[in-house]
Amino acid sequence: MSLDDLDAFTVEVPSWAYGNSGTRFKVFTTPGVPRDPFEKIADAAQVHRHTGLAPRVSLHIPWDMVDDFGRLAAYAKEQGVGIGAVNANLFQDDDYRLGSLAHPHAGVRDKAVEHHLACIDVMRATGSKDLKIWLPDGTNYAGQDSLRARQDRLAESLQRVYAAMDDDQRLLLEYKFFEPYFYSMDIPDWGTSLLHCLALGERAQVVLDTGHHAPGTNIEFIVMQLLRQNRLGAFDFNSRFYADDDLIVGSADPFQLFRIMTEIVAVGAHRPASGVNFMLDQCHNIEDKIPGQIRSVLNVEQALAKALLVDAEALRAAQSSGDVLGAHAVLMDAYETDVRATLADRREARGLPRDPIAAFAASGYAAAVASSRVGGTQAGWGA
Ligand code: PSV
Ligand code: MN
Ligand code: MN
Repeated sequence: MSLDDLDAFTVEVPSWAYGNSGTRFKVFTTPGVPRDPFEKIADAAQVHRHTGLAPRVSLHIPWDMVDDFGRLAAYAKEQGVGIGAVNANLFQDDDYRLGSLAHPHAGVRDKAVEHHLACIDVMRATGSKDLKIWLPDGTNYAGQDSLRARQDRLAESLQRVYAAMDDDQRLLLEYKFFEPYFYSMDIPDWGTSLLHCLALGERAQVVLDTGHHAPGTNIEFIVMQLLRQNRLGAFDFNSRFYADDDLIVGSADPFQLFRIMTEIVAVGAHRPASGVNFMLDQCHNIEDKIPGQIRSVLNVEQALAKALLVDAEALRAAQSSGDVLGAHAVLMDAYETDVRATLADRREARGLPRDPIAAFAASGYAAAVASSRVGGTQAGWGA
């Protein structure tokens, strides 16, 4: 396939990547960190300005709560970006100790459903088309609650949210195998997410967060399977060494990212028409945040470029003749191609900097915001 497909490829960046974040041990602060959602969007716009790759920013409600979301969307437009997915937050309210959409009490489930209705209003005001739900519900001890009843309650709550959505809006349902609960999660895996999506309807699709799997999971298999069912709605890209580390995508295992991208390219799902939203879900705890995001979107582009270089015909021929090593070599030839100069040439031809990280450093933006912004806030994690 041709590298020209890269021209239309985009990656969505998360507003929370620009705020201070950390672990349960320490949140290191960064000079010039955004103090409100407008400043997060201004920072996110820097990533797009220098890469041409990141024209949308995901919001997280209520972290990104403002009085006038129409004004926030207009500001984003002025900055050259748009509002992407709206993320619901079901994990920072005392009422949710035993869960939210799957909680044993109807009153708490009502509250969680209403939060989603508020998120849908944010979508209408900003033009966002994706409601992203990561369900942090689960249990810590065997017998704590009925696993089956929790699924039934969840299905009913999700149905209420889905029914309130407009025809051009999607419900994106994420899974995670552990945390914040450790005995059971109510959406622990892609199968459970898919079953709920199938029950809801065509506009319900699965979000695959690369950090949300057990070590050794073959993630590209899941990508392939969800694509086969037309239910891969989005990625939350990041890297992990141990658990849900939220490190820079393509840093821990660039080969895995390439393998994922080859499954994407094999069915043309990298093209905008496929509807797969390639998002980042990352935090930058010790490194500079804007350069960290620039590096991230470039890593995704690089993995896609290598996947586009796979000689599909040679691969098919080797596979059908049972040439095990030959087929593997076709993939490795693409993976081992150094595409950095080619991608820099392509950027230059589009009026973008050859080296976006160097261009951002030379722009003086980081120093300017460090002196003009005083008293920045945390992203929400660890808050
Ligand atoms: C939870 O681990 C998670 O990855 C969810 O995907 C959200 O998208 C993100 O963090 C922020 O809430
Ligand atoms: Mn995620
Ligand atoms: Mn996560």
